Amino acid sequence: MLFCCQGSEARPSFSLMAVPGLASVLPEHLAAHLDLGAGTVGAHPGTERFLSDLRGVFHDEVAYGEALARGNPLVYRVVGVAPAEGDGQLHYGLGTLQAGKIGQEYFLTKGHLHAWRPAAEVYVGLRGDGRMILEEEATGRTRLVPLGAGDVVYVPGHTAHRTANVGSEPLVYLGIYPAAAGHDYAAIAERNFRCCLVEREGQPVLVERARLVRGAGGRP
Ligand code: S6P
Ligand code: ZN
Repeated sequence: MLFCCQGSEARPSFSLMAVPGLASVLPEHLAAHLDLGAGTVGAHPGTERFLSDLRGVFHDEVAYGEALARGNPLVYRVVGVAPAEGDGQLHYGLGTLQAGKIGQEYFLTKGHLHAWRPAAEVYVGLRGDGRMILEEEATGRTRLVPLGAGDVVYVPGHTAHRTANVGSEPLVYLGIYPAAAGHDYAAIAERNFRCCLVEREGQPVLVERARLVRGAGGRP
């Protein structure tokens, strides 16, 4: 077994990623602490998405422009952890999605398909009240499922997925996916999801995007 040395500490090198077992993962990646309040996973760096990063995501472009003129809030943060690469390995990410709405549409993530389409994913809701919008790529068939504290969602392969916060507190969740999954944002950026999650009489309701009038506060 090969090791690279830093000071007195012997640690497996990433050149050994194909080695099975414990040697395939750096010791500090075997365990990590989730801080649900701070949205952190140990000291792993995160990616932040501000409202200005979400142009084209929300249905109501007028409301989006007005919200942006008032400020550019943080909408969500994701800390992705990649302990190991290669067949059979897993990655995971902690997402923290703020509460809010643009027009009648709840704050949500960009959403994506996995670049390796067969890759499935498991989401575990840790805090807050959310929903996941799942859209089968080939047919556009859509399902809305709960993602709140204690909820588990299975996202099959070939299925676009995004999360929405329908509560008043940050929504915190963990997503676990194959190391080889990758992210394809381009397909979503081009056509968006078929349905929008909007508030109707205080409740989240899925409505076909084509049935909503642009710039009318998301009203049909
Ligand atoms: C990764 C997993 C999540 C998302 C996160 C942010 O496969 O599905 O960690 O990355 O919910 O969403 P998005 O669409 O901006 O990557
Ligand atoms: Zn994913």
